[in-house]
Amino acid sequence: MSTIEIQKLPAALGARIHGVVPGELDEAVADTLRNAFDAHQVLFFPGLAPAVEDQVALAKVFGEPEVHVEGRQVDRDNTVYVDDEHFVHVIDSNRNAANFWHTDATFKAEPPGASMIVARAIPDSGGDTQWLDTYSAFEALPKPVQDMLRQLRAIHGHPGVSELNAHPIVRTHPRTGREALWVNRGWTTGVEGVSPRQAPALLRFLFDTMEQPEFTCRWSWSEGDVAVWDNRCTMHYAIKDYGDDYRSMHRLTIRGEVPA
Ligand SMILES: O=C(O)CCC(=O)C(=O)O
Ligand SMILES: [Fe+2]
Repeated sequence: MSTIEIQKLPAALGARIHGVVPGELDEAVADTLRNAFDAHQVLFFPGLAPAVEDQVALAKVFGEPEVHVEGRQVDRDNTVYVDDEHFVHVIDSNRNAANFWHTDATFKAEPPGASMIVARAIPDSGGDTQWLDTYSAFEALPKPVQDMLRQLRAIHGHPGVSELNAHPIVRTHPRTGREALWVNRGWTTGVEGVSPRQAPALLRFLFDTMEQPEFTCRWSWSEGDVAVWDNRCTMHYAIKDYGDDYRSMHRLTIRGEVPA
């Protein structure tokens, strides 16, 4: 039986997990990990380097994997990484730069509940990722503003680029019952019932409230590190500070529900 060690990061969110053996996950370990996920929002597994099928097995601890729209399964060296169900796909610096604050695919009617990446190639320096605790961002607002926001829904998506869907600005986490401020600069483009003249100022106020270093944690990658994050109560930002160096992450998306 594995002994799991949970080490909180010295930051607003995030914890390091030691003691997980890929391919040896039992129900007790899974329960420990789910509780740690609820408490810390982002879990890091340093140097775990799971085989592709073990990445899928680890993801299943946190929910049901889904096939991501832009799935690609070939790395720079044309190595193919395919699990049987095509859940894992490659995002690399030749094609992606998620260097803006966002939560994954919030334009969908049922946005991903969680996402997981394994660092397969990292630049010589830089290429860290930051995550942000959107519970704390909500709690930082004055009570009357919180009450106002509970009555509003935001529009997510860019016309012509993605679907458009409206979601509550204050989202209640289905497991923890905690409220999170659930808009993000990457995808949130309007507010229902608020004119296009007024909505940008309201959203800017929310983004400015959220995007504070005090609410973040930052991970410097080593090859084989795994991170899994809860899209219901976090945002993230992949820092693009490594020039033309190559960086590759093997990513997997876990199904979510209609935000409420
Ligand atoms: O590459 C990273 O560090 C994260 C990229 C990202 O935004 C994602 O995988 O959703
Ligand atoms: Fe992302």
